[in-house]
Amino acid sequence: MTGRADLNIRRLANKVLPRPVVERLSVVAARQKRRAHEKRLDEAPDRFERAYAEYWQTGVVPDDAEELLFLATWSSGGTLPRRLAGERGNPFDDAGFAAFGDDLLGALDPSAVAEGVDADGFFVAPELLDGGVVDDILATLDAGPAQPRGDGLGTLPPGPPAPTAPTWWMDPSDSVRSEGVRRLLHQRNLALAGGRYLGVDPMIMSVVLWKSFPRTSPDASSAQLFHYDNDRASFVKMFVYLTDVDDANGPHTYVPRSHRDKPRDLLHGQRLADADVARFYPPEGWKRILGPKGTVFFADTQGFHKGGAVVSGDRAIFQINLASDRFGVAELPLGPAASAPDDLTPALGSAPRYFSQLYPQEPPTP
Ligand SMILES: O=C(O)CCC(=O)C(=O)O
Repeated sequence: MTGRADLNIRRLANKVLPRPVVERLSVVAARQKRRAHEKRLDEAPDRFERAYAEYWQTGVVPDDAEELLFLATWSSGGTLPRRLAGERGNPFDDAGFAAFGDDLLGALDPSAVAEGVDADGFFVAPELLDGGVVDDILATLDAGPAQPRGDGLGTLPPGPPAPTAPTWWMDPSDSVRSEGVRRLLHQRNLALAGGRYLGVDPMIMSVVLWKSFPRTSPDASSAQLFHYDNDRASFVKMFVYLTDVDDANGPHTYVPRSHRDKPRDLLHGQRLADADVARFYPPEGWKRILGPKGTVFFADTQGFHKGGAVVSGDRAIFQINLASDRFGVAELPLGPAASAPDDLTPALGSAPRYFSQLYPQEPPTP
């Protein structure tokens, strides 16, 4: 069944069936999916290695890249894709980003980011992002349209974020209407932090902007239960809080040092209960990232993490994900390079690969 048909059936089921029945059906479906995946784990490393090698020759991402990456990650305890990314990736050279700006993240130390994330899986920057930039990004999100998301949510039209859904996600093509977002996309210290941490030439994988509202329980589809990401072979995310974040409005929680070898029992790809994670990583060690608006932090979200459920108030957050390459989850491009906003054109001209997921090149660059 195609993803879209699957989604339509789930939407219909959400509308016509009682909530407990929908929940029971999704547990059964998840169990079946997991069993089907388990049968393919033994062959996963070879299949991934072949497909990934071919990608590096052609620049073409196969349709099953996301699944190949996921199974190879699971079967290798989280180690194989990252290792191959290091071996296959283009060497990183600071000089490739010399034309980028320093106006927003000039105080950020890219080596401190790389060392911090390498050691713990996350790093909180000592400086806040400029308040005007934070307000500009938040105003863009608040104006909408954003897409509602939530467990068992019926059909709600896109619009400005509101408490009617647990979370609202802005399409990247709308997020780049914010001048602050566009300026962040070509900050030199961001690119250098990504390159030094990944150890290979980085590229922007995605730009994500969303707002969360109170619910009585954590929302699984809004990433409020523990999980690990598997979007690319190797990647690191920069997050910026756009609102003050305390214990009540959904702090990001990260399990320190879970970004390397991981217990295979936790890698089946479905959301994890706190108790599952606690079997391997004691809760006293989990890091809750609190901070005023403008707080910038980095995380390798191949480690276990979750957004906190919002109890009161709301939380808005922005994220840029830097990755080793494009092999993995399909991300919609923003358009051809010629359609890029004028203020991105010089950066795009000087570092086309960095922008090639957003503004693809022809022929495709690996
Ligand atoms: O909302 C959060 O803090 C969690 C975000 C998340 O899971 C992710 O970006 O991968």
